[in-house]
Order: sequence, then structure tokens, then C-alpha cells
Amino acid sequence: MIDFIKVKSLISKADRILLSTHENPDGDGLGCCAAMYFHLREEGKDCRIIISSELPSEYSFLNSKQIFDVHKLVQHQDWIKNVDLAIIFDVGDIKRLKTIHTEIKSHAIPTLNIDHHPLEEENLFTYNLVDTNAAAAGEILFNYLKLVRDTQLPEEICEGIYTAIMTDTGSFRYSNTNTKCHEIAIECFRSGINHSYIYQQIYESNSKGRIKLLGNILNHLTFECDDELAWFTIDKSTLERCEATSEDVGGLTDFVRTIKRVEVALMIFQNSHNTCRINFRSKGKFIINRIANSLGGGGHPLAAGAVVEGSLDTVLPKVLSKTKQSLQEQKVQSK
Ligand SMILES: [Mn+2]
Repeated sequence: MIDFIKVKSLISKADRILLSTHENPDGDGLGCCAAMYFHLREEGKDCRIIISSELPSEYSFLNSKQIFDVHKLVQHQDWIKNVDLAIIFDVGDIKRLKTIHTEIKSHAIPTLNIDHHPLEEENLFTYNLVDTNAAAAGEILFNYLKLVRDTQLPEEICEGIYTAIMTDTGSFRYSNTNTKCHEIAIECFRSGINHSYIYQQIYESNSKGRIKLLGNILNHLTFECDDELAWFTIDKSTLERCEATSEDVGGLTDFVRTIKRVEVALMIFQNSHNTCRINFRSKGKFIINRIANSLGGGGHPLAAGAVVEGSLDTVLPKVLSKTKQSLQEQKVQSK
């Protein structure tokens, strides 16, 4: 593990810096990329943000200066091959960079991991700045920026930082919210960010398809384990019927967790003909990243996921039995 001083020296030695985050990116990873981009540009770095998935439309406000690129091998390979340092935010597992990971590997580019997910057993990063107590990767980045810049952070940096903290804490409501999050919010407010605009862009811009999809899953929720587990599935035909896209499934599991008595919400989404995306959310009574780990995924104790090979028919029984078994075991242990 390295400290901020080492991070500063790594950055000062690098001219060309690549910024990225995981596939299906969220506000934490994207907000960090945007904030760090504006900081590094001020430092005169040749810096780009390249991500492996399309920028979700609710985050397009971060891209008013066209700073996000979706990775295209031919278009980016000449630039990427001369990158001195790749800074990766919020990724957990470097493989979640997808094609960008392949490029980083093939050019042997040094990587700096800034994250609040626990380190993978097989740690493939060159340098790690990890704090699992941080509410968001954005909290770690904020602390770094405050150390290296001694004045009030400017609005364009705060917009990304605020997005990171707000989204990973469920708008300052989840159990990971700490005093630091509120201190960061104060600094962001002082910079002049438009907090209600940011909130509306992210949370009040639901597509019609997403709301139809939500209606559909609420009609087909299954409750088990004394109603402490609520699960639902989504397949391609459901998506099509609802005129929704795979982008629209984000946040559905969080919504199901809001139901009274439900402790764990689980989504199994067949996102291609032979893979399923699994999402777990817990209110706190049960730890669910161990279940995600056992399925080849990972995440935080109360928010985790995995991508499992197979169709819904084969994946569903496997995931359900592992989940129910784990909840049962945890219940016995807590007695
Ligand atoms: Mn995060």
C-alpha cells in the first residue's frame, strides 16, 4: 500500500496519464475520473479518460467538455501505448476494465489503483491506494486533492467529487455515510456546485423503459426466508417488452431493498445469451459480498455483485441456493 506522498511523486514523474473505471460505470468511478482529469489538466498533464462502456446518460452532465471517451482499440492504441501511468478508480478487480485492461497489460503500463473496495487476492495493480473505510473512492481522491492543493477546490473538480460521494452514499443516507462525507459536501457547496441540478440529472431522469421495467419486476418479486430475501429476474424478452435497455437495470436492486422486512435484495439479470449479472444489496443484518465472492464476483459487505456464466435457468437455482444457505448460516451464527 502506498501513501499520498508516493502518489504525488508518481504523478509528477508521469507526462501522459490514463484515467479509467469499471465497466457499467457508476457515479463514484465517473466522478473521480472527471475530478482528477481537471486537476491533472491544470498540472499540464497529457491526460485522457477512457472507459470500457458507454457513459450512462444520467452522467452526461459530467461530459459537457467532452472529456469521456469509450475505448476503441484502433482509435486509442497509439495514445495508450505511450501512457506513463494509468490511474484506475473504484474498480475492485482490474479485469472489470475489460478491453482497457488488455491494452494496459500488453504495453506493460504501470497502474495506480485508488479504491475503497477490498483488494483482490490476486492483486494485479502496480500501486495501491486503498481505504475500505472510505465511503467512496471519491473520498480518498478528495483527501489527496486537499493535500496537494492548498486552496478551496474549484467547481469543476467538486462536481465530480460531489457526484462520487452522493451516489455511493445513496444521497448521504446509507450506513457508509460519515462526517467526512458531509465535510466534503460543505467544500463542494462552497465551490458553487449546483447540487439540485446534479441530483436531478442522476435520479430524476428515469427513462420510460426503466419505470416500466420497475413495474414489471415489482409485479414478479419473490419473497423468501421470512420475507427477509426478495429476489427478481430480468431476461431479454422482459427488457424488450418494457422497451428498456441493460442500462435501465441500475438501481432496481436498491429500490427492492427499501421494502419493509426485506434485508437482502437480489437481482439475476440475463444480460446476454450465456451470462447473468447478479446484484446483491443488504440493509446491514447480512453480509453479502461473501456470496458474491463465491460466485466469482466481489464488492462491499452490503453492496456486491458478480457476472456468472450460464442462462437464467441454470444460474438462478445456483445463486438462490447459495444465497439462502448463506443467510441461514449467518442467522445461526448471530444467535
Ligand atoms: Mn465506489
